[in-house]
Amino acid sequence: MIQETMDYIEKMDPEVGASIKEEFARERRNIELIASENIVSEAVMLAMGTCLTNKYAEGYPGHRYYGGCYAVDVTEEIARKRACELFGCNHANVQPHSGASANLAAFMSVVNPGDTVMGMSLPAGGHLSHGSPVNISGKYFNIVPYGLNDETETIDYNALYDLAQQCKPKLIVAGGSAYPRVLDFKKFREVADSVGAKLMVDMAHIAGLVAAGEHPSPIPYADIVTTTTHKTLRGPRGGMILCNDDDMFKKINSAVFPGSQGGPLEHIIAAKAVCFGEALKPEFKAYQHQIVLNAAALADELLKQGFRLVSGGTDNHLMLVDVRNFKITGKEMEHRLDEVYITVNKNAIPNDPEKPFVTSGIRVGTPAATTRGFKEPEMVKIGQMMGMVAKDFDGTADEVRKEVNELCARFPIYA
Ligand code: DSN
Repeated sequence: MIQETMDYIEKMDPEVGASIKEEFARERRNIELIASENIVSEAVMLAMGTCLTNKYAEGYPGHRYYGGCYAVDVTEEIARKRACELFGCNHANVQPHSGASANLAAFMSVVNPGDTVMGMSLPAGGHLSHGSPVNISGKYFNIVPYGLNDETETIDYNALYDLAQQCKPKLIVAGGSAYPRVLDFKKFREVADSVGAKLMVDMAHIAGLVAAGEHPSPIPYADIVTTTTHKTLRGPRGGMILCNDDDMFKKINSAVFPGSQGGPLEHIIAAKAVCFGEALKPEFKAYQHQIVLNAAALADELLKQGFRLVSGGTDNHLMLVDVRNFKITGKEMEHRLDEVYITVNKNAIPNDPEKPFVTSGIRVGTPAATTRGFKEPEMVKIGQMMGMVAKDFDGTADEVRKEVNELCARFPIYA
């Protein structure tokens, strides 16, 4: 079905069709280790390419500003109900186009421009939309960033408490894009309560783990929870906001539409619904468990190969690998791995002396590789190959490329 769809696009538009097929070939050939990416099911992918893209549906199910919404109302209601069932919460807004859109709407629901907000800094593993000066969140709010303990390279909850006492934030944001350890939402709640702040959790990276019980849920502690739907959750590229409180839900709904978005992408919402349906199945729990086992196996092997891991290891789906022991930069390591068909992203490590476009580290995650069917033995092999290209790229690249080809052939995607 996917092949036929691409063939059809190529027939109608050879240029675009060829570029899509090139990406398809890349995804089949490469081992994907970007921690925020995944490989969706055919049903999720096909739901995005449906007639729902034709429909304007500003508003919410039952309260739309356009006629003819009875069918998309059903789709969106299924997505909302399944999201609530999956995460054990009362309300879900499934319209945010992305995680950054969800975060902006979440900010708009709980703080006003100029209010003080504490978020994890980008260099410590936070996200742009948690208050980076180059993002709207950093421009419109008074951001007081928190970092990591220099020794443990983990969140120091006592320091977080002290900082909150000093700056008295209206909002504390928990969550990040490169944090390999468990987030203690109870402690975040205690700090927030100590200064009367709201707590927002961005669980984008760990949403799949949370749904499957592989990471504690933020729902009992947070006033507002945001996520993307395409990372560990393995759905379409998009965002979502969850909460329990009825008044908060009203604020979130108006912050999304009309506050910051127009028409919802109902074809993407359909794919979100399909993804949530998949995530409610028992196989999804097993998949998430394997993601964590695979990350632990890869982390162990990387340590054996001589890499340093930020915080010493991982509790979740990702690890931050300091590559300086091999006298190379994160940029160089990303390039070397690209050359042997393993995809990662360079990533700053805490207190990184290199510029953000160079870095001393790479971020590595197992969600996509686990979808492919890899288990611990394959992860050990991948760790060994990463060691080989770090130590002697010229001498090992051909051998590693061959090994990657064999692995990907044994575990094909969309076969
Ligand atoms: N850009 C995403 C990531 O790679 O983690 C976060 O939104």
